[in-house]
Amino acid sequence: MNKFMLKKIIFIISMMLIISACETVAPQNEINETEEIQDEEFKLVLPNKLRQWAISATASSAYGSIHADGDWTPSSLIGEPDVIKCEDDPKAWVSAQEDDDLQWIELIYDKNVYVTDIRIRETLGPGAVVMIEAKSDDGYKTIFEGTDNNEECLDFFEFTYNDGELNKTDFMTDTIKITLDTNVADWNEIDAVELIGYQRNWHIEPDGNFTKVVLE
Ligand SMILES: [Ca+2]
Ligand SMILES: [Ca+2]
Repeated sequence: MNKFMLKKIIFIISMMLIISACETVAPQNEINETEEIQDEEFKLVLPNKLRQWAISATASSAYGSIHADGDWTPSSLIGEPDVIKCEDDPKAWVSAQEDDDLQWIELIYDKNVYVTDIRIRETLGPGAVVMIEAKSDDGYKTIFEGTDNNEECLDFFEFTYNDGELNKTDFMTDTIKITLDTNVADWNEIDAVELIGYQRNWHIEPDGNFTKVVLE
């Protein structure tokens, strides 16, 4: 093989490698670009959630009194948490008897919301929550019924509304009723209850190849 032929073969092989490289790179760039666009479009921007502490409270029973404010009464549920240790504290609500079957507390909040989360701060004898209801125009609706899985004192029992779709109630509420099984060990003290949700309703709908959030 002479030098000319050798150079020609090297040139042809080089060109084939370059063409092959271009074919490999080009589609990858296209795919990456498409993925980036999709990622951008699929970030659904949801409205901000409002977080609130109760502004008033009532109960079926209270160690203090259900008819007055003060130590171990429903008024101890109002506002932000103020119990700092896992111990008996008059700044928490507790039922009149240590073990007295089912008892309830009802919390009222300033603003109506479509509920997403409820955080119940348990400051003694955690694990007693068995049901949560939210008051709608049609009366109380049960949004949780089951086992309170909080074993820590002090800590929150955190309920998250999960219907597998938009994960918020389809009605507004400013009133939450919580039923506790006070037969759970120890005095079952609740310090405060936080209500979290959207002040404005929304839904999602198709928008071309993508999906968007639509405020109602
Ligand atoms: Ca108890
Ligand atoms: Ca309190």
